[in-house]
Amino acid sequence: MKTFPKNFLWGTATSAPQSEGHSLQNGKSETTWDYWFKTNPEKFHENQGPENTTNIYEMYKEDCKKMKEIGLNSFRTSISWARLLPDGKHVNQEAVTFYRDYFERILEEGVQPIINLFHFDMPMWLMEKGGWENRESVDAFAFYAKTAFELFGDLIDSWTTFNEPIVHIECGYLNGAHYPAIHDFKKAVQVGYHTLMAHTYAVKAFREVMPKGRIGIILNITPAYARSEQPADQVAKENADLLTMKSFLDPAVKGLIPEPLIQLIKKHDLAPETMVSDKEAIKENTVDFIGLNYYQPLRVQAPEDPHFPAQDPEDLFAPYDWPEKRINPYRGWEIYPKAIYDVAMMIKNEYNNFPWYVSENGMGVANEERFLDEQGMIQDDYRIDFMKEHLDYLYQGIQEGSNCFGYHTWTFIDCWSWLNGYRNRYGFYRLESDKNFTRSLKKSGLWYKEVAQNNGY
Ligand code: BGP
Repeated sequence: MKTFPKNFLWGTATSAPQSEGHSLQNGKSETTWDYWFKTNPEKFHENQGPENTTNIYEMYKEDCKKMKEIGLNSFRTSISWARLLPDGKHVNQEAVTFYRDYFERILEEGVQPIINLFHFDMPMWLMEKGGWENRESVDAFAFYAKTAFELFGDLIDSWTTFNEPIVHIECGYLNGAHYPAIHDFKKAVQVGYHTLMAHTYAVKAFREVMPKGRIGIILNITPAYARSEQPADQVAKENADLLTMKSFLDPAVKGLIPEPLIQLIKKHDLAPETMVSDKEAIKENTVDFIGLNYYQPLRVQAPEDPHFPAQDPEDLFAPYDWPEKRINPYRGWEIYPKAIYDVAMMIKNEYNNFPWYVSENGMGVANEERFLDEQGMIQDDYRIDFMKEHLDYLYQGIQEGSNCFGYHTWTFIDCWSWLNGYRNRYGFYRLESDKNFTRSLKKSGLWYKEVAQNNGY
């Protein structure tokens, strides 16, 4: 039996834009996702947009009971900025009523909520002013954060500022998967910098409003593994870690932007506009914990013929097709559970054993109906095996002293996922959108309940 530490969090994660629905109703204003879907629906898998989610807005009362049914003792979701502050300034009272009741019911079930502020859902009014490219976004976000802490801080004591900040930077400004879908490395760095400052000033607001609470940030961790020990491949690994991981991890935990990252960015003429007071603000506003989302590693090699100055991250670290790669055949992502152990050791050894939790881990599967049994239950043994393998490595890391306090899976109920719609299913509950949003338990949900109740397996 592998028993996890006392009070270990067994939970799941989701986000407001992927679960609430009512995307243009009840006072919520447009986000970039609503706008993009309205103007380019063909980009979205099977034309499914942000209105088309799990409908938690209407169904949260029964969903909170379901959290208890599968033994969760914690749950992460986010607040929608555009719902809470539709014009960025004035509070939407309907949103306050909804979130308060939602959070109270989660708590009534004995489940600890962790509430995140931004999960890729930029309000359109701010995007029209340049979004994260514009320094105004830093103050706008800090105001939103402060408002949320004031309105819900009596209920919620664990908060996070951003989910996977690297993703809105990379997808919005480099690879075209998120609006505004442009390709501009220099802008991507500026957007990243403003995001970091928005995070920093949100933490500052938190300390003022909620001196007793705990705040963190959630990062997608794709640990880089180099093709070889050759110096050029090792430089590629170093570049990948600096850009995709340390760019947020070091400021959040250590209170500084790593010097090699500053030098790399300068060398390639990518330096963002900054303010003199920023450095001190970063130093003073470190977090209490971090969440790390882990799905797959990054295999890298030295780029063959890179542009100078770099026009793309691939000029600094190129993808490497590792021949031994094991693939999730239903989603195409690499499966490499040992990375969880490596991450656990890295946080222990390089970040002074900082408190952290696995804030997302899970297995996406397309056409999951093919695994339905005669009783109508999805027999997702592949998901159970996937989670067990990752938990084995997490357990090993904890045994060796890593300060990990929880494990959250992606996700609770199958949810809408950006351009991918419902293609990849991750939930413990299957969503049947065509049958009044019926949620039916999968085999993995039953398994997770046992794990959570036994605090191990
Ligand atoms: C994470 C995001 C989630 C979710 C998940 C699954 O990176 O935080 O929002 O989308 O990935 O991704 P997908 O549905 O594309 O397989």
